[in-house]
Parts: sequence; structure tokens; C-alpha cells
Amino acid sequence: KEIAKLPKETLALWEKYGADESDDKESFQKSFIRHVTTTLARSIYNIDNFSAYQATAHSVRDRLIKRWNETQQTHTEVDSKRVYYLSLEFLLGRSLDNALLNLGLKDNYGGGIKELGFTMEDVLEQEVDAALGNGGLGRLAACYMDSLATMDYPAWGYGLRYTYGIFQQRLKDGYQIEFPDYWLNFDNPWELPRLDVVVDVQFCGSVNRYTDEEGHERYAWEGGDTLQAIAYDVPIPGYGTKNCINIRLWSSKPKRQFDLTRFNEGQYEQAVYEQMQAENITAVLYPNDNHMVGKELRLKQQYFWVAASLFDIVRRFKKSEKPWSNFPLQVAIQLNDTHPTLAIVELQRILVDLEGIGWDEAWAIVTQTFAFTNHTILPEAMERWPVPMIQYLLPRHMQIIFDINLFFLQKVEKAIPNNRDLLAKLSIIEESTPQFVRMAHLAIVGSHRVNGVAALHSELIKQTIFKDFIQFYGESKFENKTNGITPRRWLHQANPKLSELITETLGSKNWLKNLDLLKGLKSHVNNKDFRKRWVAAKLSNKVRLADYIQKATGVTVNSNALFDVQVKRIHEYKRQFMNILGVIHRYNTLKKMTSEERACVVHRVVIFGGKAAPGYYIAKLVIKLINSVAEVVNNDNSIEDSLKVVFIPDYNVSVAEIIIPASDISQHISTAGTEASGTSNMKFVLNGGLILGTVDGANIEICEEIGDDNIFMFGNLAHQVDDLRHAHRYRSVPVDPSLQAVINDIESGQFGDSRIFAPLINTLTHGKDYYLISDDFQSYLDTQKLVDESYKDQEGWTTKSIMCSAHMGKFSSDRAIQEYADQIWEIKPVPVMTKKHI
Ligand code: T68
Repeated sequence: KEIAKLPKETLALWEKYGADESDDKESFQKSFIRHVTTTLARSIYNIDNFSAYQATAHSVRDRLIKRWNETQQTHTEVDSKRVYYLSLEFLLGRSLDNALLNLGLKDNYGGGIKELGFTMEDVLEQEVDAALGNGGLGRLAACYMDSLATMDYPAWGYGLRYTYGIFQQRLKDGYQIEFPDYWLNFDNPWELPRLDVVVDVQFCGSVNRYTDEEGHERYAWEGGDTLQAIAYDVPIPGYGTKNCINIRLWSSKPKRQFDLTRFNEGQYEQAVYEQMQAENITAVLYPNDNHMVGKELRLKQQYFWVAASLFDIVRRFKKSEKPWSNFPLQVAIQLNDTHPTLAIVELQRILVDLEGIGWDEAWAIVTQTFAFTNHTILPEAMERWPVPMIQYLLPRHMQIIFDINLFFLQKVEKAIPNNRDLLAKLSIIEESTPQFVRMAHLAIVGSHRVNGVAALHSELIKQTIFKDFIQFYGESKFENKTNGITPRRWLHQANPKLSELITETLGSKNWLKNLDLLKGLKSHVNNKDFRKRWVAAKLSNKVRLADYIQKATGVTVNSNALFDVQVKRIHEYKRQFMNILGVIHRYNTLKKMTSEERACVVHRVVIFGGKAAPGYYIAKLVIKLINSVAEVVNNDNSIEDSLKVVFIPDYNVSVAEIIIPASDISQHISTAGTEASGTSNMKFVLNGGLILGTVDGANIEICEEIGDDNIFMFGNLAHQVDDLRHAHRYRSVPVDPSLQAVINDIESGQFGDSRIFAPLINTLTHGKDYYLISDDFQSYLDTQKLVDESYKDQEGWTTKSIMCSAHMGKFSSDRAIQEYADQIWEIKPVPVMTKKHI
């Protein structure tokens, strides 16, 4: 309305000068030089690769912001239902290459930068990863944002802007050591600081009961400390669309910049200390995956993030002046694991305490709004918070949780009377001393839908951790949404040669938006030229990885050997230990062979990578063992290069982009029933790598899609695990003989001081072996033999490789997002309208 009042001449100026910069080469070069001279205050005389990266990034950022603005304007105008994805982790990796590809700028920018005296490769290398996540869960959030943007959905991500992301891993004497990841050291061109978007967040204080004018009993949360959340927006461009969505990351700040009274009273240090406490909240990402750490600071992070995000969401809803009953028609909130579960309580508090809505009406709104994704059934990962801790930090929320629980249990009692045992099992409160709040129970009770992340996992949650809820809710509340990965980053960007071959073969780039089209490759599987180029692409990726390995570890590997890869967080359930034990078996078998016999074996390079949580002693010992074995094997000339072992340090998203396309076979060998889904398994197969895996997580669905001829599966099944564990404990099952031989090798000191590894060996013996390495070891070795045999038939292997990629359509994150959008969120795409610039 106010714009309409402006004089015509003013409007004309905005229209004239607000026009988009073009995307051609010359426009890029102009903006590049402008950014070098004005943004960076440099010149042709002192510009290095890093400045070239910054200038290029700023040029892309300008274009991103335009799209981002148009997207937000369109969403405001259309005001259809939006989805909000609440995730404590967004593992985005690098942004420049992704933005260039998604915006379709890569060719023009690549040519442009060359003429300016740089290579695109060198420039891309300069960027540090945004590593605000631990592993699968955080990377899933990033893939989902890419799909939401690409498919034109009106979506927001909400998370925390950690000053330090996941630690950097270095190796010293074969041990992992951790260094802080201060990723914001240099300016971050991929965020827009919104210093005007500030939300107050309260902690502690007390609750006062009062009666309002209408005689209703009400509660007010008063006093305590107030901090501020500042918004930093990260634009996420879709591929081949104008849509550019937003991840809003909150950073914590003290509310008052300086407490003068304190200062005057001589309490300077105390005042500064409190300021620092406020900034501490978003200082660091907790580095544990699949493990609950009950630190108060972690709970503060969760509430800080949830409170700021809900304030923002509610503020946006209120702008539309719709009645509260419309809230679930305008807003869907997805909880990425239980980390944001307090959002359920916070929304109920806003509705009841601040908006004066009756409890039942408010609760109906809340439960229709939220949906919850579970990512694990490991008991040690289940979030539970001590009641006294919540009571102290969030006194009103604790009351609300007790009330939610009371009303829920009353309903259970009514539906299934006289079952105290069931009430205790379903209760949100664990009746121990002290009491605990079970966050998963709260998330289930406060959501209209609960999902697992692969078919097996979604079945298992119904049979194990959430079994008692089925009695009350029935099955319909629980469903499956098999994870997916974005083919834009994980094939097009990470594997340009293969991407180009696919595009040429299929005749268009449409497969990047409809991954099922990869099926079209099947009719080319016998085409000689196509096969040759397929193999050549793999080889060139292996050469690229071999170069990287040389640089990162000093080990020289032969690109013609079979590349066998296991890269993921180091965890007992993922069984990197079993892999390295298998390597020892292989090594000692090779040593016993004659030179002639060895001439017939397939040469292997076994590649490991992954971080161990800093406090996870056994996982860190696994890293040490891998490095100790590598040291011996790589320096043993007697085996004539038939085996090499490398541990690539500091595995992260950018390193994954180099490793994954180069894999011949990758290992996904978790104890059956423990890996909820896995997502790297999908990335490897999409890139034409075969997998060796257990019957677990998404391996099962991958097998269904690609056919069991194209995958190496082994080991016990999920339903056998309980009995096997039982057998270990009570019948003291002897360790498998091949395994015992390997244990003896380690204990003999073949890989250095064996006392170091005693605690690790102890996890296998004395009736423990919780992850059943002993039970799966023989079938693991047998299957590895099959892999060797298959690899000897190179033509057969190439056929498998092509067939693998061709059948991976299902695992696009676009498919996953489509299912969430249709079946849980009930949202529709909103194509961005290109607008005038005013
Ligand atoms: C992973 N979980 C699952 N957790 O392990 C994996 N945990 O099977 C699945 O594919 C993936 O989620 C996506 O669904 C994690 O990555 C964490 O990183 C994590 C972080 C904090 C606390 C607990």
C-alpha cells in the first residue's frame, strides 16, 4: 500500500536499476572484478585462489539472494501451507559448486574464471565445509532441503548456527586427535545475517498462577534469564527452478550488552562471564552420533532453538490473521529425531498461556501440526532428561509435560482399563529416582504421525521400542519413509564424468529431476562404447582418489586394484572392527601364499574413513588398530602390493564426494537390526559401486531394487539377534575359529604392542560380543571371497555396476520428500512467480 503512494519516477528508478544481472560470462567477470575490488578490497596484484573463490562466491550469492527474495515474496503472497523441518544438524558441506550447478551457471562461470587466470577446480577447493552435523541424520536434512527446493515446496529449515562444527580429525601415532572446526574464521558468503530478526528466549524463573478477567485459571512464567536468538539465513537453491528456500540458523547472544550496575559494583568478571555463558549456547555441535549425552548445555541448545523457531513460525502465521483452528492447515512441523521434541510443549504453552486457548483445543492444534521421525532403536541413543533439570531450566514446560502425560494416561486407562503395567510402559515419565522425561514418548504422543527411515527399521520400531504404543494407537500412526539422497550432489556434482555419460546416453538431463529415468540405461548395457566409457569414468575417479590418498596419507595405491571402502562414523554397531579383522585374515592368508599363487589374487586397496566421538574409547581403539595394521601391511614387500590399507583422515562431505564415485565395493556391515537405514549405501550404488552388506536398514530395499545378483549380502538376520546374544551370555559360545586365529595374530604382537588392543579384543570374548562379530565372521569371509571371484570377471562386474545405477531411482530424496509432502505434511508445490523488482 505504501509503495503505491510513491511517485512514478521513484518506482521507475527501482524498476530500472533492480533488473537482474545476467548470467552470461561477461556479467560474471564484471561482478567478479567488482567483488575483488570493493567487497574484498584487493586488486589484480594481490589476488590468490582464496580471494578468487570469495569473489566468485559473492557473485553467486548476489544471484541467490534475488531468487531467495522472489521465493519469499511468492510464498508470502500465496500463503499456502508450509513445512518447517526442525533439525539440530544440517551437514551441508560446500556450497559453491552446488549453487553453480543448481543455478545452471557452471559453464559460464567456469569459462569466465579461466579467462581471468584461475581454474574452477582450484577455486572450488578453497571452500571450507559447513559441517554442522555428525553423520547420516545431518546429511539427510541437507539432502531433504535440496529436494524441497528443487520440487518447489514452500519449506523452511530451522537449526543452530554453531560457531564450531564437527571437530577436525587428525592422526597422531595412529590415534585420532580432535581439533576445533572454526569454520567461520573467514567471512561466510553463504549466510545472510538478519540482525533485525531477534527473538528473546527465557530460561529458569518461576511459574505463577493467577485468575484472568473471565475467571479462568492461568499460568505465567516469570523472571529468570533472557537471552537473544539472532537469525542467520542460508539460501538453498533448487535445481532447475527459481525456487530458493531458506534454512534459518539461530545464534545466541546476551540480551544486555553490558551490565553497568554490576560493572560499577566491581563485578566485572561476573558480568563478562554471564555474557559468555549466553554465547556458549550455540558455540559447539555435540560430536556424538547415536548416543545420548545428558549435558545441561545440550538441553539449553534444544530449548533455545525450539523457542526461537516457534516464535518465528507463530509470528508468520499470525500475519495472515487466520483463526487458530487453521494453524495445522497452514503449518506442518517435522521433528528430525527427538532433539526438537520440546517444540510440542512450547507450542502448547504459547497457545494456552499466551493466546488463552483452552487446553483441549490447543492440544488438538499441536498434535495435528507435528510429525516425528525416529532414526535409531539403539537404547543408548534414546533421549531422556532428568525431571529436576527441566524443572530448573523450564519450570512451566515441566508442568505442561506432566499435564500432557496425565491426560494421555487417562485416555489409555479409559481405552484399556486396569492395566497399570501398560500405563507405566507408555508413560512419558520414567518413574526412577530422579524421574526422567522420555523424549520419544513425548514426541509420539504430541505428533499425528511417527515414521522410521527404512522398511525394516519402521517394522522394528513397532515391534520393539514403540511396541506398547501400538496397543493404544493401533498401527496407522506409525509408518515408513525410506530415506533418500539428492542425485544432484551425489552423482551430478561428485561424479561429473558419469553424469555426462548418463545425460548423453539418455538424451537429456531430465533424470536429475526424475531419477527413475536411469532405468533407460539398461538398454545400453551391451553397448560396447557405453561400457567402455562407464569403466573409464570409474577408473578416472579411482585415479582422482589415489591422488588424494597420496596427498592425505602418503600411501601410494594402485588404481587398478579393487577399491574396497568403508567410510562412516566409527561405531561398534557398524563393525569397522570386523572389517579390519577380515583384513588381518586376508593379509596372513596372502603371506602364506607362494608368489605364483599370489599372482592370481585380486589386488585390493582397503579404505577406511570416519570420526569417532571424542569420548568413545573403543571406537578410538578401532582407529588405532586400523592404522597399526596399515603400517605393517603397507610396508611388507613380501606380499607384493596385493593389499594396501589406508585410513583417510577427517572424513567429511567434501571428502565423501571424492571417495564415493571411486569405490568398486563398499561395506555396510552393521549387526542386523542396528542401522536404521544408512544413506551412503545409496550413494555408492548410485555411482555404480557394488555393496557388501548385511541384511539391515536400506540394504534390504536396495537389494530388492537392484536384484540379489548385483549385491553381496551375508550374515545373520535381525530376528535371530536376540537368541544369538542370549546364547553368548548363557552358553559361552566359543569364538569362531577363523576369528580366534586373527585374535591370536593381534595378541602375538604382529601389529605392535598387543596390550593396547586388549580392551578391544575383550569386546569379543568372555560371552560378550554384543554386535555378533563372531557369529557373522565366517559368512563375511566367504562373501569376501565371492567378491574377489566376481571382480576377476571384469565384464560381469561392469554389467553389475551399470545395473546397480540403473535401478536406484527409488532412493532419490525427491521420492522421499514427495511421500512426506503427500502423506504427512499435506503441502503442495508453489512455483515462484518472477516479479518486477518492486
Ligand atoms: C542415522 N543417525 C542413522 N544420528 O544411524 C542411519 N544421533 O542409519 C540413518 O540412515 C540416518 O540417521 C538418517 O536417517 C544419525 O546420524 C546422529 O547423527 C545423531 C546425532 C545426535 C544425536 C543422536
